[in-house]
Amino acid sequence: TIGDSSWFTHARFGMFIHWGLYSLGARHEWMKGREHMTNEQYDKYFKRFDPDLYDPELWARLADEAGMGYFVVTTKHHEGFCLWDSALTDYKATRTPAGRDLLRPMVDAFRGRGLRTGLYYSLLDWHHRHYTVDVKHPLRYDEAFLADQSNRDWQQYVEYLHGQTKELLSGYGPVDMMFFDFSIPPEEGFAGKGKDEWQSERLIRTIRELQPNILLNDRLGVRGDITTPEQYQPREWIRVNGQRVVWEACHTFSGSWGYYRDEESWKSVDTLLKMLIDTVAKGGNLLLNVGPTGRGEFDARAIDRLKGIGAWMRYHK
Ligand code: FUL
Repeated sequence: TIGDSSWFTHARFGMFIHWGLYSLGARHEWMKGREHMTNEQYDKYFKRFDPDLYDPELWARLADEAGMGYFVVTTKHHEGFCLWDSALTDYKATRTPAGRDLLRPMVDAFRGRGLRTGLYYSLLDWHHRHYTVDVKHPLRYDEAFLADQSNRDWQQYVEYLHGQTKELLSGYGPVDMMFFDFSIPPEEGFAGKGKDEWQSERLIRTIRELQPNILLNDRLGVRGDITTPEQYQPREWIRVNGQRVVWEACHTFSGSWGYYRDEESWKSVDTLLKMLIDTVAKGGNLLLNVGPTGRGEFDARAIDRLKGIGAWMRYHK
């Protein structure tokens, strides 16, 4: 570990926030990929993104009262849409009916309550002009898209990814953790994308220069400071090369990360508390996800779980 992780291991419990255009579709953050949608088909969400009920102060209060010590928000998920006012693209909240940077007030609200800031950034990008096909891409079966590969310049995408990381790490005050997502090992299919493709080592040098105390997750094709198992409970303290590592279990309330209106598989407060206790007992953190709606609200079921956890945390934190 390069970054000092003591704040992180003491915090133990954080809020993951998956919020983007897919929130309007209300059926999973991968919907563009799963339904093999083109940019044109997906554009209706961009044109209508208008979170009129967005109240970051309320989000921060709900996290704080649930006993959480940090949050991690999707500044850009695989769909490529940016919540902040990036100078490097027009595919951002500022150009939707929302008309403003949605990240800044969120960071201010959570920080204002003393929570640490984590930024999630998707390495995959299903919108960028120069992002090339891979086994996860929505248009991997689309003849026209595949025929257009030679007009895509990968290095331009890499510069975009590095440039946006710099924006996030120089424009929003101290960022405590960065969560990149994710590398595609070549054995999982054609056109793997790993540390060489993302130019991860160069990226990490830049990151450490801009934010020397930052913690990095493990999905850049290199180990990173934090190991991030997803949607399962490890049987014991996670080890890498025989050594116990800093780790964080990432979980959803109901299965999807993005808002999914009709999903019925919500975990109970009791189950979630057992997961938190189990995680902490094994030396890990729990990063519990909320998928706000396209209008900017937490689902009533999420509020119910957060309040239930908070009622327990009040006496046991
Ligand atoms: C995964 C992503 O593909 C999911 O959509 C989600 O963001 C999860 C935390 O990481 O790799």
